[in-house]
Amino acid sequence: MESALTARDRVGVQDFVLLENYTSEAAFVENLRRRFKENLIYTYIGSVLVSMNPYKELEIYSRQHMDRYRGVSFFEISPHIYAVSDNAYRSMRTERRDQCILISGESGAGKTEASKKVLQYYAVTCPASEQVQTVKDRLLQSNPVLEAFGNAKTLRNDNSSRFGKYMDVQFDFRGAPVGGHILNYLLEKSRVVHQNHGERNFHIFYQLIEGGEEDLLRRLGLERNPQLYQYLVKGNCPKVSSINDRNEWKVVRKALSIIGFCEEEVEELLNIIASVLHLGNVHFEEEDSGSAAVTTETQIKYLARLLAVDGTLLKEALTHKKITAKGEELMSPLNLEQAASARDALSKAVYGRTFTWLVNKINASLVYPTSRSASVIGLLDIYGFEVFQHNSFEQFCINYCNEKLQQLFIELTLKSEQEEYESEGIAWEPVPFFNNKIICDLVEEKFRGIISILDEECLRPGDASDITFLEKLEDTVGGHPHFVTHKLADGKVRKVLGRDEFRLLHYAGEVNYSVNGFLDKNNDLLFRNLKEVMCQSENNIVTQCFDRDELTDKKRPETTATQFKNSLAKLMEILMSKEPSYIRCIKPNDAKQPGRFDEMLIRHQVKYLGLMENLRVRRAGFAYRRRYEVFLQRYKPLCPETWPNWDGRLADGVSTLVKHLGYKPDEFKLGRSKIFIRFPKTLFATEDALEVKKHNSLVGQSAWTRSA
Ligand code: AD9
Ligand code: MG
Repeated sequence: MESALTARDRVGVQDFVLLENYTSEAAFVENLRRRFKENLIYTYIGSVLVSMNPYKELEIYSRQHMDRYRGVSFFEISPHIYAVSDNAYRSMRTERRDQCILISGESGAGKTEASKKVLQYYAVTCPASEQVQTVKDRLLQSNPVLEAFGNAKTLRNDNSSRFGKYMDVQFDFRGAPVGGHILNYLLEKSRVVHQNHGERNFHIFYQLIEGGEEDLLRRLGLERNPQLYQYLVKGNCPKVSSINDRNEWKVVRKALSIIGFCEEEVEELLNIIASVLHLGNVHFEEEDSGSAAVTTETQIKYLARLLAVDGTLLKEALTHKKITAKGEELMSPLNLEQAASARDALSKAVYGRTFTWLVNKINASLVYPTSRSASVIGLLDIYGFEVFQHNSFEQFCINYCNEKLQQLFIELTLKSEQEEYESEGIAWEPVPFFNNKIICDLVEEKFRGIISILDEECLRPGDASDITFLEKLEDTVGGHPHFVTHKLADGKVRKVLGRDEFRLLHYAGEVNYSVNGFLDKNNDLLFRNLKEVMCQSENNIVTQCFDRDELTDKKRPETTATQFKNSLAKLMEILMSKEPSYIRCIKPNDAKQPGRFDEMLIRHQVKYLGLMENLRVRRAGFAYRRRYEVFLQRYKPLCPETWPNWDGRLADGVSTLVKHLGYKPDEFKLGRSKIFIRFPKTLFATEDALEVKKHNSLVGQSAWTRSA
C-alpha cells in the first residue's frame, strides 16, 4: 500500500492551508497542477472551494457521490462541491440561518455548471413529496429555458451566460425545497442585433431554426437556414461543435411544458422570437428626400401577424419619429441610419422585455401555494470578469459587477474570520490586502463617479456625445489612480489607448473600454411611436411587456447603468444578510480543452480571485480550526485515554488528546468550541500518525489516501 506521504506528493494537499510554503504562488499553482492532473478538480482554502474546470465529464456527480457527502463533516472526505452544498444546507437547518453560495470566476471557468450541480444536489438529496417534486422539477427545468434565451456562444465560452442570475431556493421546516425565486440582471441585449466575429446570438434562435417542426417554421415564416437572417450572420458562426441545437430545442420545449407554459403561451413566445428575426431582415432604401422607406413588405406582413400589430402603423413607426411642435404632434421622417437604429432598438426592447417576462413567468410557477418557506439558500451565478480585444458598455457593467462581488468577498471573509477569533476568544493580527473599494467608488460615487458622469451626458441636451462623455471623464476622474486616458499631462498622447478609449485598472487587471455607444446603450431609448404600436399588440406577452402606462408616464426612465447599479446594491444587501459559502472557479486554458494546464492563465486568476490573500488571512492566526467533537472523533484512536469513547467534557478530551500527541503550547489554542492549530505541520504529523495507525491495524483503505 502507498504511504500517506507519497500520496500527498502525487496529488498535493486537499486544503491549501496545509501547504508548507503557503505564501508562495508557485507552490499554490503547483498544488493545483498536481490535483488537476489526477482529475481532482476541487481543493479547499479552509471553507472556500476552489474549482478547476476539467472540460470533460468526470464520474464524480453520481447519486452515490451525493450520498457520500450527506451529513458528513466538511474536512473528513475529499473536497467536493457537494460538501459545500451539504454544509450550507446543514447550517441552514441547524442554525436556522439563510445561506448563500457565491460562485465567481472568469467567463468559462465553470460557474453555471457549478450552480447546476448545487441545485441537482438539493433536488436529489432533500426530502420530497409529490408537490415538492413539482417544484424540484421546475427549479431544475428553469435552467435550460433561461440558458436558451440568455446564453450564447462567445469567444470565451460556448455557453456563456449573458445575464446575471441570483436564485433563492426556499425550504420548508422539514428541509424540503418548496419554492424558488429568480432575480435576473442586465441581459446583454446588444447581442440580439450584433455579434462579434466567432460569436453567436442567443441560443434560442438557432434552436428554433434547427429544431422547429416544419409546419411551425412555415407558420412563423422562417427558413431552416440561420445564414438567411441578418441578426444571425454577423459573427459568421452558425454552428458550434459542442452544441446540438436540434436536441436542445427538444429539451427546451419539454422544459417549458414542465414549468407550466400552455400551448398558447409557447406559441406567442415563439411568435416573438421569430418576429425578432424578421425585424432584422427589414431593409430600408433612401428616397429622394433623404428619408428612409421600408423595402421589405414580406417582413412587415409577417411582423404584423406575429406581433399582432397593425402593419401600416409599424411601417410608419419604423421610418418616422413623432415630435411635438407648437403643441401639435408631427411625424418627422428618419434617414437610413436612424431607421436602422430605430429597428434595432425595437428588436432589443422586444427581446429584452420578453426575457424579463420569461423570468417572471418562471417565478410565478415556483411560488409555493401556502408560502410556508422557513429559510432559503441563494445561489449567485453572475457573468465573470471579461476582457476582450474590444470592450464596450457591456464589459464595463460586467466588470463593475465583479468589483462589487470582490468587495463583498473582502468584507465577508475578513469580517467572519475576525468574528470567529473574537467569538472564540482568540487574539489575531489582521493581514494587509488590496481593498478594491476605491475602484467601486470610481464607478458608482454620486456626482463624481463614472456612472453619474455618463448619466449627466445622457440627460444633457445639445451636443452631448460619447466623446464629450470621455472628455468629462478626463476632467473629473482623470487624476484617479485607477483611471487612465490617452492624454498625458504634457499634452502628448498615450499610444496604447485610442482616442475613444479609457482604461480602468480593475482589481482583476487592466481593461480598455471604447466609449462608442455608451450614451445610446445607457439611454436605451425606444421611440414613442414604436412603443405605441407595441402597446396596441394583441399578442398577450407583448401586451404584458409594453404597458400603456409607459406612454403617459412623464418621468424619464432610469438609465441602464443606474438601474444596474441600484439592482446590484439591492443584491449586495440580500447577500450580506445571509451566511456565505464561496466557490471560486478557475479556467485551466483558453482552448476549452481537457488536460491543458496553462500556468500563466491560472496564475493570473489565482491573483485576481485574491486566493493568495484568502489563504494568508486563513493562515494569519491559525491554519486550522476544528470543532472539538470533530477533532476528537477523528483523532481519538491516537490516544489510549480518549479511545474508544471519551465521556467527559469535549474540551477536556481534546486537551488530553493533544497532550498525548505532544503538541507544544504555541502550536495550538483552545477556544470556546474549537481547537485552533497554528501550523499545518502539526496537523500533518497528526494525520500521518493516524494513517500509520490505520495502516498498522489494516482497517480498510486509509482515509487520507482516499480523501487527499
Ligand atoms: V460565463 O461567465 O457564463 O461565460 P461560466 O458560467 O463560468 O462562464 P460554464 O459553467 O458555462 O462557465 O462552463 C463552461 C464550460 O466548461 C461548460 O459548458 C462545460 O463544457 C465545461 N465545464 C465547466 N464545469 C465543468 C464540470 N464541473 N465538469 C465538466 C465542465 N465540464
Ligand atoms: Mg455562466
